[in-house]
Formats: sequence, C-alpha cells, structure tokens
Amino acid sequence: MSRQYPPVSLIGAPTDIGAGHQGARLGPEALRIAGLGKALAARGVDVVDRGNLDGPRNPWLPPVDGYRHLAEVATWNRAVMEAVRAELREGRLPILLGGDHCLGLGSITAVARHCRETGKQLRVLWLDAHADFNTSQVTPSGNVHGMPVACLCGIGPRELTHLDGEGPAITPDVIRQIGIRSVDQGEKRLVKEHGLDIYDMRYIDEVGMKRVMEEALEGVDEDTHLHVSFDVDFLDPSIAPGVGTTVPGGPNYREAQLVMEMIADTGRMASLDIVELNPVLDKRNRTGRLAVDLVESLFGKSTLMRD
Ligand code: B3U
Ligand code: MN
Ligand code: MN
Repeated sequence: MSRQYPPVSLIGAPTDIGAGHQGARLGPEALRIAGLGKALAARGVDVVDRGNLDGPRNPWLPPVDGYRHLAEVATWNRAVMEAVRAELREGRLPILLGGDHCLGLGSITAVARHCRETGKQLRVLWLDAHADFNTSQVTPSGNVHGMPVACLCGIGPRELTHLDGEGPAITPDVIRQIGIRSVDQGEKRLVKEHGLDIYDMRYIDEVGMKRVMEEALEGVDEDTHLHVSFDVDFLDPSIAPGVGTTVPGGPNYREAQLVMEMIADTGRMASLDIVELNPVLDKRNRTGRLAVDLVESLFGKSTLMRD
C-alpha cells in the first residue's frame, strides 16, 4: 500500500426525509453490516465510526408549496453540516452514510466553507442517475432529494441555500455530474440555463468512461479538495437494486470501478457521501456490499498494478 490516506470518520445520517420512498434511513446500518469500516481498516486506513446523528423522524406528509418536509430537511442538514465541518477541522476525511441525497446539501455546504477557509479549490463529482436540480416550481414530486444541487447553487428556499448563514455554498462550475439519465422537463431548462457540466449516459456511451473521467477530473491538482457525492442509483439497477428510484441504463460494474479507480489515482478525494442506499428494496444487502466494494476502490484497492 503505497498511498497514505487521511484518517476517516464515518458519520451516519439515518433519514429518508427528502426521499419519495421510505427505507434510506436504514442505509448507514446496511453499510456497516456490509463491512465498510472493516474494509477500510484492512486497507490501512485509520477509521473511526462516529455513530449516527439524530434528527426529526419522517412524518411522511404531502408537499407544502412544492416541498416535502422542508423544516425537517433543514434540521437534518444542519446536523450533517456541523458534523462534517468538525471532522474537516480535525484534518479527517468525513464519509457521510446516508440517508437520502438531500443530505448532500449539509455535507457540501460544510466542505465549501472549509475550502474557503483553507484556500483549497473545490471540485464536486456528483455520481447520480439524476441531476438533482429541481426547484419547488418544477419538481414533479416535492422531494428535496431532487433539489440539492440547485440549492447548493443558491436556487431554492433560504433555509437551504443559506444553511450556514453565509451565501450559497458553490457556483455551478464547481460540479461535474456523471451517469445522468433522468432529468425532468423543467429541470432540463434549469441545468442548461445554469451551465451545469453533465456527463450523461449518452456521452459515456459515445466516448467511454475513461475519457469522461479524464475530462471531469481535468484541472484537479494538489490545491484541490475533491468531494465525491455518490448516489447509489448512479449504478445500473441490475447490479444495484437497493435504491428507491432505479433508472435503467446506468454504468456497469467495470465502468463504476473505473470511475472509483481514476478518482483514487488523483489522491485528492477529501470527503465523500454515500447516499440513497435503501436496504428495504435490496436483495440480501447486495447493493450495500457493492457500495463498500466501490468505496474500497476509491481508497486504492484496485490500483495494485500501478503502484
Ligand atoms: N427528479 C425526480 C426523481 C429523483 C431525483 N432524485 C431522485 N429521484 N433520487 C424528483 O423527484 O425530483
Ligand atoms: Mn441524487
Ligand atoms: Mn439519484
């Protein structure tokens, strides 16, 4: 093992407050049972499991003014933001165990703040079937897990766009979205308007994952803080059935491995979200175990031949 990784902290956020299906609140435990902590420790990584954050239960109510559970979503995200911030301040690499993808808001708000304070350049890789760029006006569901990227860019309700009391966390140029294959009608207009850098499945089919990753990682250097927001529905449902919103036609096992390996090769990943794992919909924790396998590759498991 030639590469040194910073110490890692696992932070569980057991909630599906922003999702359209219940069950992602069991995600942190499924990842633990799949052996996430042990797998990283076996790779020589110093891992501490901070346990689970606490927050409001899911009241499972219909949307109000285009948002479901807005107050609860904000409360959970504040807790995530504080927890991630505390780990970064201690020089640790936080791994957020979701929970649904609305939590990317809290996580990336903390990361963006940390980058401003330390003078690092932020790059966010958003691995997902969805663009997560909806607003209350265009959302088909009111589920906030379809909105975090828009909110991070300042488009959304103030309690989410100003989570840390400062301004919006990022600008769209910070993000690279990979694996996208389901974008809603109004959302399409918004992502174009805001110039999001999207590597959709059509583009991946045409040029191949290697070139996609080279482009998405272009400019990453020693001053870069690379944040990976890994929505498990990024993966093709044939290998990852344990998610609420499966979309056919995603990356296969080898493509997903290559994504993780090329991220590992940069040596710059400094924070990670693993979200949307829904054990209720999974088969014998298959998706949880696959997520752990891929995270091992993020930490250099498959780079053996190149060391
Ligand atoms: N775009 C749809 C579906 C969706 C977004 N993110 C997930 N599902 N996981 C929506 O409801 O916003
Ligand atoms: Mn997502
Ligand atoms: Mn998704």
